[in-house]
Amino acid sequence: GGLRGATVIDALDTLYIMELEEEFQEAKEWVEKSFDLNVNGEASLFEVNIRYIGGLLATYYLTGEEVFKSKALELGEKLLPAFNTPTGIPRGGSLFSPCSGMSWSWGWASAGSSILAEFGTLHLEFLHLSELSGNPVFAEKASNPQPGPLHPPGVMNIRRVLNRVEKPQGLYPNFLSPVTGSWVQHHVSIGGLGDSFYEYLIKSWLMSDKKDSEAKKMYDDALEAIEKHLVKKSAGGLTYIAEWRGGILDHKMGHLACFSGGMIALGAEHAAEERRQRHMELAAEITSTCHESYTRSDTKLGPEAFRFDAGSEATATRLSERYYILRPEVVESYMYLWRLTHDPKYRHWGWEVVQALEKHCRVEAGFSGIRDVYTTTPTHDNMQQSFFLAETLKYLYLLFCEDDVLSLEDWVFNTEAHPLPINHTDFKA
Ligand code: DMJ
Repeated sequence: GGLRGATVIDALDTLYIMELEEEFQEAKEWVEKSFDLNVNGEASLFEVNIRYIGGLLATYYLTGEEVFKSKALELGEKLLPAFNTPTGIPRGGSLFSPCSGMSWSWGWASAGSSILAEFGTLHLEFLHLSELSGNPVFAEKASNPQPGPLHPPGVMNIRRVLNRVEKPQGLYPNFLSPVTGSWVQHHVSIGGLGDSFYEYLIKSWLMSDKKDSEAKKMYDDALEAIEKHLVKKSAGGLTYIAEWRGGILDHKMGHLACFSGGMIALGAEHAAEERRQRHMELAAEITSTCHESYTRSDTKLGPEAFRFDAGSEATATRLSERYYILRPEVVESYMYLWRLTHDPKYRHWGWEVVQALEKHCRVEAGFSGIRDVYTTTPTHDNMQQSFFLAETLKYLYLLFCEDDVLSLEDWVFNTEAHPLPINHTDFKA
C-alpha cells in the first residue's frame, strides 16, 4: 500500500529476535540502500510512528547499529510539522509526505478531528527520539531556537490538553477538536480509535522506570471509569468491555479490544494488593472471553468484532464482522498472561492459534487474512498485514520462550510490538 517498505521495517526486530540472520541482513541492507525518505510516498503520522520509527528504534536498541537510529531520527524530524495545529494536537489521519516534510489530513478521515488512539500513540517513541538526539523538541517545545521557525509543541503537550478537558463520567471519547481542544462526539471504545491511548499511559509509566506518575494516575483513573461504566458480564458469564455512545452501551467487543487483557494484567502487576488481585482477575476473564471468540468459530480464529446481544455470546452477528486479518491482540494477551501467571492454558491457547494459522491462513507466498472465520473453507483476502510479522508472530514466539527473552522487567513493547528499553537509572551506562 502507501507504506512502502512497512513490512521490511516492521519485521526487522522479529527477524533479529528469532535469530534469522540472513533475512535480517537482507532487511538491513534494504533499509540502508532503498529506504529513501524522500520518495517514500504518503503515510499517516500514526503508522509512520508505530511501524517505521518504532521498528527502527527497537532494532537500534537491540543491535546498536547506528543506521537504524539515524533513520528514526530523520523521520521524527519530518513528522514535527504535524503538531502545528492550534492546540498542538495532530489532526486525525494526518498524512505525511517525507518528500516535502509537509503534513495534512484527508477531510474524510475524521472530519478534521483528532483521533485519541492516533495522537495518544506517539509518546513512547517521541521520548526516545528526544533522549537519543539530545533534542527536547520531540518531547517538549524547544526553547526558542534562533534563527528559524518556531517549533510546535512536542508530545508532552498532548497530555496537558487531555488533562484540561472535562471527561464524561471519567471516560475519554475518541474524537477531539485540534482547534478547540474539546471533544467532538461521545463515542468511547477500548478497541479501535481508542485502544493504544490507554496502553501508552501505563507503558509510559513503566518505560520511565515508574517515575512518570502523571501517566500512571491518568491510567488508573481511566481504568476505574472503564471498570465502572463499560465492563459487563454476559448472560452466559463472559466478561467483556462494551463500547459507549453518548451514554448508551453497545454490547460489542472488537478484536482490537482484546489487547486489553494483556494491558490490564501488566498494570495489575504494579498495583496495590486489592487492585492487583481484582485487575488480574479482570485481565484473565477478558482474555478468556477473547479465547471464546476464537473457539466458537469453525476456523478457531476470531472475528473482527463479536457481540453479546440478541442471544449472541462472543460471536459475530454481522456478515461484515466475520473476517480475520492476522491480528495480534488475542495472542498478545496470551503472552502477557503467560509471563505474569505461568498458567499453562495460555500456551495451549497460543498453540491452537498456531495450528489454525497454518491450516487456514498459510498460502504459497506467506500468510493471508481470511474473509469468514465461520466456515471451514474460508477464502483468502490476499493480504499479509505488516503487523503479522511485527506482532502476531513475535508474541507467539515470546509465548514459548523463556521469560528472560525480552524480559518485561527491561522492555516495554510499543503498540506494534517493537521493544523499547525501560529507562533504568543506569540505562545510559
Ligand atoms: C496494530 O497495527 C497496532 O497494534 C495498533 O495499535 C492496533 N492494532 C494493529 C493490529 O491489529
